[in-house]
Amino acid sequence: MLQRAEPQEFDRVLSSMCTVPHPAARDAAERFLATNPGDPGTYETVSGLETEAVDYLGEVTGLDDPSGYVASGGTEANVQAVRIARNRADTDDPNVVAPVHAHFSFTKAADVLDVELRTAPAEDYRVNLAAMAELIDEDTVCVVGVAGSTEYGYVDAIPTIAELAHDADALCHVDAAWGGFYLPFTDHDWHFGHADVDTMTIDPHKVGQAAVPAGGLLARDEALLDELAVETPYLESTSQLTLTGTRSGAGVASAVAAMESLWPVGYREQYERSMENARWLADQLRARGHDVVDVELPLVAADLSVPMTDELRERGWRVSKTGAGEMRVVCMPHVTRSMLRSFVADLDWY
Ligand code: 0PR
Repeated sequence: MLQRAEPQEFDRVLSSMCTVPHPAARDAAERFLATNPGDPGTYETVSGLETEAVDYLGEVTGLDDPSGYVASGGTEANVQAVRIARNRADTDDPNVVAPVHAHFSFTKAADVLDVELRTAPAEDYRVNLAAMAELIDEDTVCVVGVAGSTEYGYVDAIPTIAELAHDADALCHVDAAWGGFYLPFTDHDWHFGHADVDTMTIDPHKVGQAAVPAGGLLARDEALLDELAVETPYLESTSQLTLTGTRSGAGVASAVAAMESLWPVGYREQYERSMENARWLADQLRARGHDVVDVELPLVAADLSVPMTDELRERGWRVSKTGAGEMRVVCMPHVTRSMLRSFVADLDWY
């Protein structure tokens, strides 16, 4: 008999960008397990739910009349965004300019799409805009900004990045895969309503509290998605724009259920709780003499030594480290204050 994976296994998980799904999302996922939104002619109900999911994602990201779909995750959404930009552009030697802290899915995108990836350095955890501008040329098809970076939870200057992109006749893609369900409750300029963003990744299966797999790809203009369409001769629908063929209706239905239950009040409360937890943890670590990166979104990075992190692992804690070796705690919805209290108590044990 298989054991339930959670909540037990989430009890000490401070490293993951996945979380316990909302009960309504879990229930919806179970009900739609055997459906395939990749075949909308046959699975009409889940296909209708996908339209609802995209409408919700549009509300979250300030986009009227949104186009998009529920992807397998942030990786697929980022690959597809680069694919849109490449297919739309008129160059034989396309490049994408992204911050050095962009998620490694852009490396995959560059590889499978045969596009050059140029990475701009960061300054204080955000992309250096002057350096980014220097990398852009007439073959640049897409300029990427990250709204909630994987390692530090920082937000790049999206409006300026959008300007840089459009000055070069390139698309601006924002990766809000993790940050997208926290950012609506902050003062950051990050979405379609704040800047001339063309495409965005925002994942219900992360902070959105949907079941895995539920990523989100949004486009300001439906014509952009046409760049992805391939003909599907024997299906009732005539074309398909997703990267995967058969895909999970569970992800789609659970995304709708989670957003229906939580947008906006529940997500706001979660943001506030997670942010307070992150600030509390940062204060506790500082009080113990550690250097802590200023908290921008609910993610804490601090200079605890890596051997220390291994010892924590032996005590059951799951913490990860940044590329620079700092301990990294992601304050996801399942990360409660009492969990953090026992984590800090275990730190004091050393
Ligand atoms: N964009 C950003 C900003 C991300 O942080 C991630 C994932 C992605 C895109 C890719 O999303 P998918 O993994 O859904 O394709 N960031 C996490 C990471 O790499 C993913 C993760 C999730 C890792 C759960 C561990 C884990 O337990 O750290």
